[in-house]
Amino acid sequence: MTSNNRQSATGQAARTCQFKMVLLGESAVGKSSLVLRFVKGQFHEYQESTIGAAFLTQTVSVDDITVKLELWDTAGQERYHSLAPMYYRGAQAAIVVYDITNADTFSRAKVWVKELQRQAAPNIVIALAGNKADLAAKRQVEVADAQSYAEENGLIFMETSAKTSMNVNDIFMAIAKKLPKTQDTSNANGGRGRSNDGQSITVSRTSTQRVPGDEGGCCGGNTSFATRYKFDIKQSKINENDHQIETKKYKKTARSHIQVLCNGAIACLYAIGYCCKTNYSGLSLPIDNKHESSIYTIGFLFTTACCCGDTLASELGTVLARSNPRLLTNPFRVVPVGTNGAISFVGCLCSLLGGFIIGLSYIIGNSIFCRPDHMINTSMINNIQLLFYCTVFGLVGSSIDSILGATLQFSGYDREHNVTVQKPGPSIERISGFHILSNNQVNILSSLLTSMIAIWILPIIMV
Ligand SMILES: Nc1nc2c(ncn2[C@@H]2O[C@H](COP(=O)(O)OP(=O)(O)OP(=O)(O)O)[C@@H](O)[C@H]2O)c(=O)[nH]1
Ligand SMILES: [Mg+2]
Repeated sequence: MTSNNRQSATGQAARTCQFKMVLLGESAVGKSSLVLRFVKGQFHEYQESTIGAAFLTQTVSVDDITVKLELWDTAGQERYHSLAPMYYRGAQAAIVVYDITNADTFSRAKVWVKELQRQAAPNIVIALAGNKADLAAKRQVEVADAQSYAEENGLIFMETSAKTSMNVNDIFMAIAKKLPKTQDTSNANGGRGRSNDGQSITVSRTSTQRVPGDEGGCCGGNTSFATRYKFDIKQSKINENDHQIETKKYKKTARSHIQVLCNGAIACLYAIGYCCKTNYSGLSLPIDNKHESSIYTIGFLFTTACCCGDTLASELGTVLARSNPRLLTNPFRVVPVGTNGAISFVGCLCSLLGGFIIGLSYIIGNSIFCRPDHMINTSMINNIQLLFYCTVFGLVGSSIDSILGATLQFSGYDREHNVTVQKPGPSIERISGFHILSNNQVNILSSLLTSMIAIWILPIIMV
């Protein structure tokens, strides 16, 4: 804790104390939802599963003292448990959360409490939150059991609901009140771990996802792109080896050779056709449907534009977009990240960028490598037109992929694990689509359809 004095408007010295608080508990019990409700007053039906940890701050007043809470919302998934000590080390308070509709999460909460009692600061204030109290009809953990366990272990206890706000502010306030607000509590970690003393957190009501182990320097505004992307790659690598949950919540950034083959298969066919038809010589613009080689060029170029647009949308778009995407086949429906066929405004811009990059690369490559006698008919207008159509087809291709994904690919939400899945199952809530095509099949089909549309339409509209 840090504590300092500042002059209030009335000239009296108002004290500010700063505490580190950590939230622990099984995945999907509602840790992030509780923090989000407390800090921003919001609740998301499809709350993304936390990766690593998220950081937020919130300031409350307790008896004329401004209490600044640094909230470390940890990831509950099993694979992240080894990271937890980094977050509870030096914490002066902890909320251990369980889901009242799931008895296993209560057992896991008890294990967290035991670990905190053994390894965290000796005077840490611990609260036990029985979340999802609005689902009392499905209750598996009795209030009396949790209450008596909390009393035995000296814990603050409340049942909460991030959905209805029930007891959310109260549990944070109860902890804030119990925290010792004197200077000499500043070494609350008992010399065991790293304290956040002296760090000045200036940003309130913001959240920042952090790379595990990178908790230092917590001043910060919005989630940095680099950090989120790094997380994305980490999560992707984990997913590669995760055979239990086939999750596409964070799409695989590291692509398998099959995925690469499926993305490039149609473009390769056009490239081979082109080489055969031109006897491996070059042929440049303008596109002319009387020349077979021109047709192959269009096919190759626009298939590549489609793949690049779709890839950028799914890789950059999901990381950069701030809000949940919407289904292309039903734009009024907000769906979780990773749903097949879900699009966002940022994702569309990324698709356009993907097409633009391909068009530009083609023009630059042409001007460098193509023999001048083959460029004889190529004008600046042709190049600009081509660049424009490539850009547009980056979006067209990506949209075709999304329509196929939203209809012929299954997307579901596994509430228990808080992830988006691609296969139907007993506890899976269907979001969209039917389990007909795989992701790779959709990629092949969308690039083929895009190239066919381009081959059909471009010779007509290009002058
Ligand atoms: N009905 C109901 N649903 C809730 C409540 N709190 C959270 N949820 C839902 O439970 C799911 C999981 O919530 P999260 O906040 O992501 O859970 P978490 O503990 O942060 O999960 P991890 O980040 O994976 O550790 C989301 O779909 C939420 O909408 C609640 O109080 N009531
Ligand atoms: Mg979370």
